[in-house]
Amino acid sequence: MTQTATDSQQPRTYPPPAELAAGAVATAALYEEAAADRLAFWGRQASELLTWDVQPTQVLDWSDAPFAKWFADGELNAAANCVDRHVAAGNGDRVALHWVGEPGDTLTVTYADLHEQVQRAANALSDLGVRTGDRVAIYLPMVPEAVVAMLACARLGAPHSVVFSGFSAQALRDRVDDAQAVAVITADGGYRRGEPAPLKPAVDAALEPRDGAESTVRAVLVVRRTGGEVAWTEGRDHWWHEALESSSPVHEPVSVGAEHPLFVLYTSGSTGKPKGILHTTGGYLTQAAYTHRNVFDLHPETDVYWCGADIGWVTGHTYIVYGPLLNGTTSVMYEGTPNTPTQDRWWQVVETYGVTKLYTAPTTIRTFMKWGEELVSGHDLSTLQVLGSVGEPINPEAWTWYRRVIGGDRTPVVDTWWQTETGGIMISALPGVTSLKPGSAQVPLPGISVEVVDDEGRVLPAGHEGAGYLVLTEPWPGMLRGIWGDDERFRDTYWSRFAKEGWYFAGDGARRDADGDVWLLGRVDDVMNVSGHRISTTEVESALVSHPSVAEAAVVGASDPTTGQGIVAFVILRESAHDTDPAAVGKELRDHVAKEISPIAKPRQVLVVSELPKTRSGKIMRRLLRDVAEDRQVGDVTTLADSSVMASIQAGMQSGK
Ligand code: 6R9
Repeated sequence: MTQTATDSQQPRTYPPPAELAAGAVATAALYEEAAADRLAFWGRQASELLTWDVQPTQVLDWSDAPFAKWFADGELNAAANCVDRHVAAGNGDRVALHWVGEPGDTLTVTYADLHEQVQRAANALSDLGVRTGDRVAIYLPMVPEAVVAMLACARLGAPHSVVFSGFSAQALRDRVDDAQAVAVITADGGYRRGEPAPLKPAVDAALEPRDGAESTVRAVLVVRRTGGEVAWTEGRDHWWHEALESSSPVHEPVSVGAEHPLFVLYTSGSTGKPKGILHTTGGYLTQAAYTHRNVFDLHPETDVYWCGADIGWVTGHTYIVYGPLLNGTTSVMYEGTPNTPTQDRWWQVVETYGVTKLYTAPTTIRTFMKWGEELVSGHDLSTLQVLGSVGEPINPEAWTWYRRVIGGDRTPVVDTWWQTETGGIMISALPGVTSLKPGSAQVPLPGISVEVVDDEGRVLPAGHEGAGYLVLTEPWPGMLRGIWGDDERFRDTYWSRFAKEGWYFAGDGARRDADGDVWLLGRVDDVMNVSGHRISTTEVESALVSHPSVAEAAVVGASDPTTGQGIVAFVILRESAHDTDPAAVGKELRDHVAKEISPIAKPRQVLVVSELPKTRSGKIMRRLLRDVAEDRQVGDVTTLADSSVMASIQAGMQSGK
């Protein structure tokens, strides 16, 4: 019996399975140790989990807050920590990646294979002129070369900037320009939903001169994946396989200071321009290794771990690449979508490789729920021991389904809250310690300090229910070190809301229950969360108004049973487009957004309206549009310049159903 409470007041909780608790990596002592001396605790994690060329003597330097320095006098190399030391310890034959391509091709990559590939790739990049400190953009599908490319950059101390391969040429261009990248690593294409999808043309378009200015990119390395035809720019473009073949398999890793930039990863902010989130080496790696090991109760000799994210998101960085490899894990990496070639593809993979730990997003779980349990029941998933969730709040229904159907009514489900900015998991249960409460992310990890506070920055009293803003009250090793090239925006976005207290403002609403467990309530700014991806309303609005038929647009995230939020767009057409069929306009605009940003940003619904609800100062009141999109009674309209606007929008919404 795992049930501890069933009365209607008290949600059911799930204590750790006895066997898992008995052999767990993390015990309750970890909380005590961190509470007794937080900095000493992090110092121990850094020295035990990483191999340093120069051991750090300092833990945290917060004298220039909010610009943190962690382990500042230490020196190390990220790739050597992820690969070389495992080979040196005699584990070269251990599988690092069981890679599964969408068409069904597979590849087994051992740590020794990875070692050779990363050294060759580092030499190839170096031959192309990439130097320590230079930025390299990576625009690749989910192929093993993506991991090799990231590690090769890290080996040189050249920060990578991975751009999700589903993003458009325009989005790639913006990111390459902002980071001033000197090289791009891409592929001819990748497989998505059963079809080869070309990638190289987007790179070619992104590197065209813009407004008379040449791109900063001097070299493009192209992985051959689909074998499709590609245009070639002599002198700039190089095949990855040729460059690696002709490079030496021996490369000395560049030892860098702990605060040397490891990567820049762009994420949506509440204005249209994406923010380049900067992570550095020692602190980020410490948090990646620590959280991966403890949250997934990772036993590297026996576990087969699978994170279903894409390397284009932070989850892929920390929990496909750095965390697992630092811990010497055997991972599964899958190229395609869960429904290709069949809807039970994931369960085939779990069965084939005996996956023990699985990490995915609520939106994926809800999709599996929609497809039905029958797809799962034909597979032996008895190897699974811990399931993880990330990206958005997981509703209790999806949580219990995940545990029951995928986890065979045995496995803990850990709901992990964190952000691109935090670098690694911040709030999560520990599977061998915590009694789980479906729907709540629960407690900060040992070493992490979280509070829920009101508008005035008052901490909600312990033992009482209450809701407010989530803040992080102490610095942590994996914290972002800034926004690339924009210190002011860094201070404004995260550190100004509770400047007096010196707290980090996460931008999420949260509730604390009487037990002190944290429940996340979603973003408090204008950032939507669609299938776990952050998309700003402004970004989609500017894509919409870039279409010749659109005069004005307002976009909201409406709650959606599958994707968490779905994008609903309200558009005012230009006169010239007034006679066009609304259904055709809707389709055209949806496709336009997909092309401009990414298919992920495609509105679920486009509604043509004649006015938008605005305040007298001209601010669009998205709150009211959200009411309409979510089919609720419309809230307070008193601050509207024209209060009749909402009635006409609602009428349009009704007739559009
Ligand atoms: C890792 C990642 C961050 C935002 C974050 C929050 C939401 C992530 C969550 C969650 C509730 C969870 N979020 N995990 N909300 N419960 N377990 O997703 O990073 O793409 O930067 O998004 O995602 O709103 O602020 P990122």
